[in-house]
Amino acid sequence: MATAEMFLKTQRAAEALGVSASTVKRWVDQGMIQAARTQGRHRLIPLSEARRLAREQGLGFAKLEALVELGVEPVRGVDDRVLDLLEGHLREGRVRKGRALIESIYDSGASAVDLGDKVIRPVMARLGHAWQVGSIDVYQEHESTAAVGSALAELVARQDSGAEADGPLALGATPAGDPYTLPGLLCELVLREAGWRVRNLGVNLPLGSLASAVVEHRPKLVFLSVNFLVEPARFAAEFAALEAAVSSTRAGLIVGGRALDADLRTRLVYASHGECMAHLAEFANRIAGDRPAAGPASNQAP
Ligand code: B12
Repeated sequence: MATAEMFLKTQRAAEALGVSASTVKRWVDQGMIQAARTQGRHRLIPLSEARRLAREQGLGFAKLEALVELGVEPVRGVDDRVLDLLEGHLREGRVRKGRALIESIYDSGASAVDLGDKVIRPVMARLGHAWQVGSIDVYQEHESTAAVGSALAELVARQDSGAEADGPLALGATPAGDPYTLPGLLCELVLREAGWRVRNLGVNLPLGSLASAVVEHRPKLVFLSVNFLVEPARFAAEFAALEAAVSSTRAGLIVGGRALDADLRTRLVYASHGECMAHLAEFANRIAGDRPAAGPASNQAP
């Protein structure tokens, strides 16, 4: 995967990993971490190395801001305290802190899958519940969603910065009438992290237009996140046409999202369905090694 590498200074890497700076220095000097050096010979830890080590050593992802604010020892993995902290930032309008916390969770080793399934999904569910029972106003829900969206966009942009056009292409959107932005951004982040080139065509896209994009650009994977539907019957019909277009290019099609309940799924032509970002990552991984998408011209479009 050709993305620009990010580097952490020793102290930042230490905080992220929940160990002391001297431990990080020792790991570098023993060759356990491949580090670069500044002109002044200070160690620079590649983010990918910090992540690898976090996984290998079972360090989980300590949360920089959580540690600072809670004054506690490093937390291992995502736990309720971190979710509480993020929820608090968001519902109280501490937008900058909320964004910084999301970025720091990711920087300190969480995968995009975990960020989506174990952090953003539950925190947004809490906020949705708070709105439902009237303990927050709708403006707080909107502000929170915007904050999370901009943090995700920032993480996506980072993955994008050095990407060459060498990974397989994935293309995706949410359907007409669906305003939900976070799931699509998460799909994009998950796929970019896995080395895909991604064109996220955004929210509220008619499926016919998505089908045209598929035929024109020949992605290897197509993702569709379905979170709100005005007319499920119409969606089912349009989905059949999309599926035909995707099949004609021999790309893999995966759908997910809260609006795809069991009843609607039985009314859709067959396509892979995933419940969460972990399923998307697994699907992408499986098809990454498969045959390439069909060559140019096709007259089998919908
Ligand atoms: C933010 C939000 C909104 C925002 C969205 C803005 C935006 N820019 O995105 C706005 C204000 C538009 C909105 C509107 C509404 N909302 Co709303 N909203 C939410 C909220 C708080 C968060 C949604 C979110 O982004 N979650 C984060 C994502 C990442 O999590 P997720 O959706 O669970 O996604 C996971 C999976 O579905 C899966 N997945 C998703 N896509 C894909 C794709 C693939 C390929 C795969 C494999 C997997 C996958 O992976 C994700 C990560 O694990 C939820 C609460 C909640 N529980 O989530 C309510 C919620 C969904 N909304 C709700 C409601 C009722 C509404 C409205 C009807 C309110 C109204 N009366 O107007 C409208 C309807 C939409 C419309 N047309 O206006 C209810 C739905 C209840 C129900 N049973 O259907 C919820 C659950 C709140 C609640 N507790 O009552 N909403």
